[in-house]
Amino acid sequence: MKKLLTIPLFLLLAGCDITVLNAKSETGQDQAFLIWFSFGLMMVVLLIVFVLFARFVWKYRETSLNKDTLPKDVKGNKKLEITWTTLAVLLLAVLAVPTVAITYNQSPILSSSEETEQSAVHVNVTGQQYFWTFSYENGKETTNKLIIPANNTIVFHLKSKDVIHSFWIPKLAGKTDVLPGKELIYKIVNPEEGTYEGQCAEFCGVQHTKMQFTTEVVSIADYEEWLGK
Ligand SMILES: [Cu+2]
Repeated sequence: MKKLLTIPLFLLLAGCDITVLNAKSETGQDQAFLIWFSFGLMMVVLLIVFVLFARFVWKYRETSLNKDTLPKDVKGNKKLEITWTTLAVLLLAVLAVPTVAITYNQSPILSSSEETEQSAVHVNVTGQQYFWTFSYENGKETTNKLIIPANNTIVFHLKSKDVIHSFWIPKLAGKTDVLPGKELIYKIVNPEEGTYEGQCAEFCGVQHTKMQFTTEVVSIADYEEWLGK
């Protein structure tokens, strides 16, 4: 009975908006693509395995005709061994192509050029128990409220004043650790205008849940006006 109760729960959850899969930036959309792509490949493998499993269970079931005969004892099958080893290598290769390409593209260090570096908007992010400070190119500072322009590359310089935190705006991009004593760089490309919730994603102390912030993505004109440029 309890198991039956989970069915309406799943139906309810079907209406959920899974934020990371409904990304509002190029960075987040590429990351969501990788999730769907690996999920798709996994489903293909799963389908083949289940079909073969069902077929063999049926084909080699005990019947009145074969119930006294023992199956032949075979030792390895070169053809099959080569086939499934090759298939696994091929699948991993197919998975590796977009994974490496997107990871390389999203790495601010590997893919940065002077040109994008200069046209990008840089924001210093400091995490500390239990709030976030954002400081912008002209020295302006905000607490727990991040303001960035839409359709731009935003480069974040992440630092922590105490313990390890994790910078996360689920609708815009995946998490990145924020470490004390070492600056990490992260970039979000072409966010869409809107308001998005952010959260520290690393348990960093008793008031960790309070480490939330709001991100406002505004037009470049509004951003410059706000910044006082
Ligand atoms: Cu934290």
